[in-house]
Amino acid sequence: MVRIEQFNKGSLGKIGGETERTSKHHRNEDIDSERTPLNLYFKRSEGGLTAQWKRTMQELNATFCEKKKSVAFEGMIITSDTAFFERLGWKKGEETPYAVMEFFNRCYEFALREIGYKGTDKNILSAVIHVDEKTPHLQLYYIPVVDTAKKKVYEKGADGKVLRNEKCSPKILVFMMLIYKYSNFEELTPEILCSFIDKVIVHEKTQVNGHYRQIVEIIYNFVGAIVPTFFDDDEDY
Ligand SMILES: [Mn+2]
Repeated sequence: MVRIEQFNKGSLGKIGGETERTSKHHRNEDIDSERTPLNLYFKRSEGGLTAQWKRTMQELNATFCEKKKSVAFEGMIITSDTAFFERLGWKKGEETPYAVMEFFNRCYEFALREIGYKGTDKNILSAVIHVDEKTPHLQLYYIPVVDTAKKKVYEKGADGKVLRNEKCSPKILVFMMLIYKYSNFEELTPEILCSFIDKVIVHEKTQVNGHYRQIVEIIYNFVGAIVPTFFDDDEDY
């Protein structure tokens, strides 16, 4: 389920305060501020939506027709019904399960393909998964720049070859979200650890020179096994 809405420049402040939950009072009565810390960001504006809009306009070298009713930005909401998310393991007020994050990664990829500037997130002002309302949804705001990719005319590089859209794999997105989520944790909880570790392989015990040896392999998510630097038999560790 996808919904697109258009807004004029005057709505930037109000919409920004609501989607990034920076305003003190929300008009939307569905928002449960106790669950707000569970929201997950693909992209957070720098200094609010108004400041981000100005910066992005400059960066994209975009022009804007300054009329009161001109469309300055658009909003997109992608969601499903509550039962769908519950089937994926979502429980109100609990950490968002991996399957739900994967679903939203696909949604974000879809959004970038549809409205992203040349398939990138350069024109995205803010993109967040709201899990503090009734049903989880991806809510994103962007500047609808008309680019060459949208017109199905592909830009060519210096060598005459068609330039491809940058692709972002869903795995990388999940990883980025985890990093974002845990970038300022104070304590390493089993839950944080688990989200970074795929599996642990415990090998059989062997006896070397009278000492027992047991290899434990830790396979991390996203990067696989990390081979530790070789350590000497005689050294204490
Ligand atoms: Mn919302």
